[in-house]
Amino acid sequence: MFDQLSERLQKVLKYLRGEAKITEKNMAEALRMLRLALLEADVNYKVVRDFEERIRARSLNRDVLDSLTPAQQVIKIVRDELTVMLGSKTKPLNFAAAPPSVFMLVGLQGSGKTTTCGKLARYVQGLGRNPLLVSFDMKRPAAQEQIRQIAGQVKAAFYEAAEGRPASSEKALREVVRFARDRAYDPLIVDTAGRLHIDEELMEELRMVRDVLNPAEVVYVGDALTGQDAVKSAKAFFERIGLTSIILTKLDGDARGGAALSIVSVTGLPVKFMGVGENSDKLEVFHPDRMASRILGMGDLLTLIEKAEGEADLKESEELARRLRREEFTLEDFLKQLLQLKKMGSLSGLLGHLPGSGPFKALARAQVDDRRVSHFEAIIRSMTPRERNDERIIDGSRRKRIARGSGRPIQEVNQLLKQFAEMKRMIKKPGFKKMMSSGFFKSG
Ligand SMILES: Nc1nc2c(ncn2[C@@H]2O[C@H](COP(=O)(O)OP(=O)(O)OP(=O)(O)O)[C@@H](O)[C@H]2O)c(=O)[nH]1
Ligand SMILES: [Mg+2]
Repeated sequence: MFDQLSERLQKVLKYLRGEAKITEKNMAEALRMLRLALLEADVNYKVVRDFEERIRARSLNRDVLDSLTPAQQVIKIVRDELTVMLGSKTKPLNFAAAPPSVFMLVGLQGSGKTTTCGKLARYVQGLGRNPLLVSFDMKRPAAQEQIRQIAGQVKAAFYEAAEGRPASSEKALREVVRFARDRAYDPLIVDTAGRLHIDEELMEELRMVRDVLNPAEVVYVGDALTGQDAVKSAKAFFERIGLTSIILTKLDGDARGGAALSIVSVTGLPVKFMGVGENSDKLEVFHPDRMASRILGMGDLLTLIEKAEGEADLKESEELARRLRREEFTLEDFLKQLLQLKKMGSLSGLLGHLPGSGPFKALARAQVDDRRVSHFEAIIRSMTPRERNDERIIDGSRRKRIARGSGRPIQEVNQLLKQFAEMKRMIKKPGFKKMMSSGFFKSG
């Protein structure tokens, strides 16, 4: 997903990390790279222009320029603004106060409405709800059969639109709602017909359905592969029938990202889910912040950095960064790092999210799993302060004592010391030092 965009944006971050100071000149270069990357990904040019302006204004600010880690600050600003572009906060589905909540899905032909109905049914089943599917696509003979099959796949109830009369007559619509209410189905998920182009007849029909059903969600289903066309038609649907949210589909394909990065700013509507495959389980909640980090290749690293950046932690990590730079890294520091990682959640999960640069990967390989961390902790805690500060004094008999004290086999004590030595060696490597001086590893 967004591979090319992601690659290019990561180049911008890399460029910034290489700069010790932020100046108008290197900022202009970074912004130029950002602009080109976004335009190439087919992001709406006005959206790009606003994005660039906000980043420029926030970056060339005294607080940033005078900070200890200006490049790091700018990277955070880029990440923040990208999150804003994607909609800031995760927005859950709206449900009506009085059931059934109606979710009505609209969009152009082939955008993935019917498929998404099935995915949504499955999603709300996961919330403990009992959805009912109905299709008001009466024009295409196969449409009813398609949604029946999809309902069958996810074992959701399907409302058979009566034959011989238009299912979208007002009376028929009210009947469906009554049916759902009487049998306690909630939500009622409504599939509608698509058209190749927006035409007045379709809009008329959809407006009528919307007026009668008063949906909790009118969802525009947009094919991300169509880029700005998806954005344009979202706008048209929004202006003519009103929408509450967006689901983007086919983000598993080679969508360049333009639709996802433009549609929120252009329509002012939240993207709530994304389709990432044809099967009913291929629907993901859309998290603007995680998406931004993902596009920037940061995994959840920045979130972790923020978590770690409580005031107290910050001082400590700055101190640690200094010690790392001076190569005074001790077992005591190692223990502190381990504890901090533990505090931030699963270590195995964390290491999987670190960006793919060499030293991080080596770090990921150097450690194994959370249980192992607890064992390491026990071992280090069984050492005397002197031992922790200078591991070279830990001879055979000390190792035996430490093993006994921690209840771990002596081989594990040896292993820990070996890994620690490896880590120190790694820290001395140029790549790692460069990263340290950019402030990137500050508290991660
Ligand atoms: N790869 C991928 N394919 C998808 C996704 N969502 C839908 N599709 C495929 O897109 C095609 C069209 O999907 P439909 O659900 O029939 O689209 P529709 O909007 O209901 O189409 P009409 O009813 O003709 O307007 C199907 O082949 C789906 O399998 C997705 O997230 N990823
Ligand atoms: Mg359909």
